Amino acid sequence: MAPNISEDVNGVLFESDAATPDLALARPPVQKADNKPKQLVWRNIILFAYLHLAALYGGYLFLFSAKWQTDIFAYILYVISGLGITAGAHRLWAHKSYKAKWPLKVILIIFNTVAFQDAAMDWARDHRMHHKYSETDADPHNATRGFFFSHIGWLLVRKHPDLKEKGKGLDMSDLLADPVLRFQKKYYLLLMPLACFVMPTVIPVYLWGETWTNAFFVAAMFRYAFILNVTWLVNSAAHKWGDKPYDKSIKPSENMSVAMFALGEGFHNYHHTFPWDYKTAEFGNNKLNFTTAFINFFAKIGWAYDMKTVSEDIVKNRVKRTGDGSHHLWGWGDEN
Ligand code: ST9
Ligand code: ZN
Ligand code: ZN
Repeated sequence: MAPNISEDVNGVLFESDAATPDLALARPPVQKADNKPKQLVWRNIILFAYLHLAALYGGYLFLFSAKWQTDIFAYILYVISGLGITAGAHRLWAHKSYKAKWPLKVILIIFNTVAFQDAAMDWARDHRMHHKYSETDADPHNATRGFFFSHIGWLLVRKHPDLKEKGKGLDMSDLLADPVLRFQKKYYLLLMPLACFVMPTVIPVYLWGETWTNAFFVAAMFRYAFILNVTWLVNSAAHKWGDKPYDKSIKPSENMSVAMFALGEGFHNYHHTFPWDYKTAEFGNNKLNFTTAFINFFAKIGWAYDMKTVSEDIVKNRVKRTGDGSHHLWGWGDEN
């Protein structure tokens, strides 16, 4: 049966979906952003305003008051919670781009809970919608609605009815069947405050005599707001600025600055073109891609396996067919 092109051409989430690569080129016409009044969620507006003020104060304490151990601890929390998003929620759970044995899943779910970006199951659900209905009203952070909306605005308003309607058709069976994800979601309201706020505050106070104020504002609030903004930059900046070597018809772009802070996420033109590649970039850990190095390390000890990637030939053909000419391939004088 012919696939429903208007709904499914952007639905290439996994390797198995990629059997018909040309389909991905037949995009539906760009939808005009829905500008009708949005239903504000004041609880979120107030909490995010407080978080960002607290994070500014935390940034000041990070520079001028906290012990060096607290600063290093905040940095470590940034990296581990970042990996809980990149290697966990994103590459493992949302995209199934590799498989993980249970000890690695447990590590990733702990890291993911420190990140507090909601239960990984819900994160993956939104992210699947983001790829499947990219830049339409059914995309939770639809970048055609502007930088602010795709950065933080989408978390301050009710979701678009199209998203809720089309979301009913999303296949979530693999996520619902995962006991690690189910456990996290069931106890989220208990585990998340402990992992994201209590543990980061208590450890500096008890282990190296930090003040409560420094510990809370630096290791919890500043670190949390910082990593949230880095994550959101993938949705805003990397959907706006950068080259499009793989597909010039989409907004996602290769943004090095974002990739540097986002542990290797930010090569977003590649990622939206080949979403099932576990590297989320053409190149591996030698190119600003700490998450790929992390997964490769676990592959060496057998805890990560079945990593999916894209052959050089497929990338090359795609670059020639739909790229914007910025790929280094164009400099080689290779006419094939
Ligand atoms: C946060 C998440 O910040 C950030 C995610 C960013 C993603 C980035 C991706 C980029 C690529 C990866 C790069 C990583 C880089 C990392 C770098 C690290 C160094 N499908 O949501 P509700 C239905 S979280 C299907 O309440 P409202 C469903 O029936 C920050 N159906 O909608 C649902 O009911 P249920 C902390 C869906 O009421 C119902 O609708 N968290 C879907 O409109 C209601 O859902 C917060 O601040 C779907 N996708 O509220 C909380 N979605 O769930 C923020 C919904 O029972 N969120 N349905 O099945 C909220 O408060 C609310 O969601 C809302 C919307 C107010 C935004
Ligand atoms: Zn994106
Ligand atoms: Zn993705």
